[in-house]
Amino acid sequence: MIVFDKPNALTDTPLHYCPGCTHGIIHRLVAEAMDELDIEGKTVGVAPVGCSVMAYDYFACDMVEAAHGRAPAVATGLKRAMPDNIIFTYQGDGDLASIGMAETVHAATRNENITIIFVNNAIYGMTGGQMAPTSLPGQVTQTSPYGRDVSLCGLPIKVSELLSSLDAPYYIERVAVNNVKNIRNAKKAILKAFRNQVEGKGFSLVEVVSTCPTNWGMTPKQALEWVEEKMIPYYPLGVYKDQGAVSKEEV
Ligand SMILES: Cc1ncc(C[n+]2csc(CCOP(=O)(O)OP(=O)(O)O)c2C)c(N)n1
Ligand code: SF4
Repeated sequence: MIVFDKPNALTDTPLHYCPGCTHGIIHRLVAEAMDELDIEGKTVGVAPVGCSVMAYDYFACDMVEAAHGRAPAVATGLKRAMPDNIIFTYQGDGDLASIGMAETVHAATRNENITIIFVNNAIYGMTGGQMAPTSLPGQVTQTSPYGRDVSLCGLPIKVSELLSSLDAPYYIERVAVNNVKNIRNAKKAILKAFRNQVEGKGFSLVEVVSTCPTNWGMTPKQALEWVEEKMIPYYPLGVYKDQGAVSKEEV
């Protein structure tokens, strides 16, 4: 009897991610959401430039590769040309919050009916561990060998907080995948972000706090602990915007 299987919306291609990298968990949650909503046949994903550049090999739906940071613009074009299709982007923090910040903010303020999966691992993984807009104060990276100096580099950008200050976007939530409880919450948020699009609600972004043990210079276990002890306190989990939530006054 099979009790645990691969979601249909993942291909059989083995993932190339490093041991302990949580990109793979997030891929699985996205694929489960596609399976549960039965939308794989009409979904088009937009792959970023970053460690998940080959997401087009892993998701069984149609995929498009965007230039670095441009995924929300590509997704906007796809959604407007094919409004009946489900369009999502899968982007790292370098891709989304650095080179792609403008596309992200403008897609949010247009409340484009797209789904964004934003993987925040506080570093540029693919290119060897440079400082990202989300690297923590004092974090040692290849380009901040003495730790991120906020007097020179500024403070990290809290993307969920920043986007939720806009009036337009429909749904923004930050989750993590460092333990079973958080993975289950992440699953719910990702499912909701896709369901919102199916229901025509508008811009839905899930920020997933993720690991990069390779460039953090940690074992997989240490990386999960670092998420709990350092990242989550700086990037609190929770719903930052949900225009579908029933307010206390309405109850
Ligand atoms: C226009 C352009 N500038 C820079 C790069 C180099 N580059 C490739 S991936 C990347 C950062 C990726 O980091 P992130 O988005 O955080 O994803 P991760 O690899 O950590 O998953 C950079 C700077 C590029 N490919 N194109
Ligand atoms: S370099 Fe980091 S983000 Fe990239 S696959 Fe390895 S652990 Fe994951």
